[in-house]
Amino acid sequence: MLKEKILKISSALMGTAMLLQSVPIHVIAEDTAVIATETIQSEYLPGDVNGNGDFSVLDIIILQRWLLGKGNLTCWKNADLTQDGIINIFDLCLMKQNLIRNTQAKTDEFIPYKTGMDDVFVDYVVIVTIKQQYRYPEKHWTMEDFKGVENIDYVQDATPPSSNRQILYILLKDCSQENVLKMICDIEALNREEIYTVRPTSWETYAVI
Ligand SMILES: [Ca+2]
Ligand SMILES: [Ca+2]
Repeated sequence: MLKEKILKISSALMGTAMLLQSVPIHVIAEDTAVIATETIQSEYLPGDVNGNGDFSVLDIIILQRWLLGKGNLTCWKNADLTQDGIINIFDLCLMKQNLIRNTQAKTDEFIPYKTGMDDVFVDYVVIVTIKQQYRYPEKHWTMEDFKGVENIDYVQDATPPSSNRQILYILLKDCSQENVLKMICDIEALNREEIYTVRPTSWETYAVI
């Protein structure tokens, strides 16, 4: 049974239409930007507009066609990535960005650290890098995320603006090489799926070992 769902009343139409005129896409029907048809509402999965449980390039094609006034959206809620109750070109742009990010992110797997006292490293900090697929939406990491790991002084997000991955500095209360190696083992033992690497930093170059 088709049930029409009005996402925004027509008072919002004018503003949206004006917004749409400023973006470089050929033709976008004004009414399709604000009205969607709801048939099935599956679990919320951003980008999965055809509701098959997977976000892929097919969903982007479907949304693109729909914005041009062709076809239907099975799960309009999954299309509203900006979560403003309107489905338009901005959602499509976000979907494209997310797809590219997901494609790159699929290569990220946990890399264990080969511990050794021969390495010369800074003995007051442990560097944790997060897999690309967990960078968005950015999470605020705290000591709570490392529950059970002893000797943490504090957790600091040190991600440079250009980085693909979130980078955390974990500072030790009681500093020594042994304690750094112990902390690396303890963090690895947490088996957190978001973690890409746990490493110390070189004493000479300050680069992550
Ligand atoms: Ca899909
Ligand atoms: Ca939206």
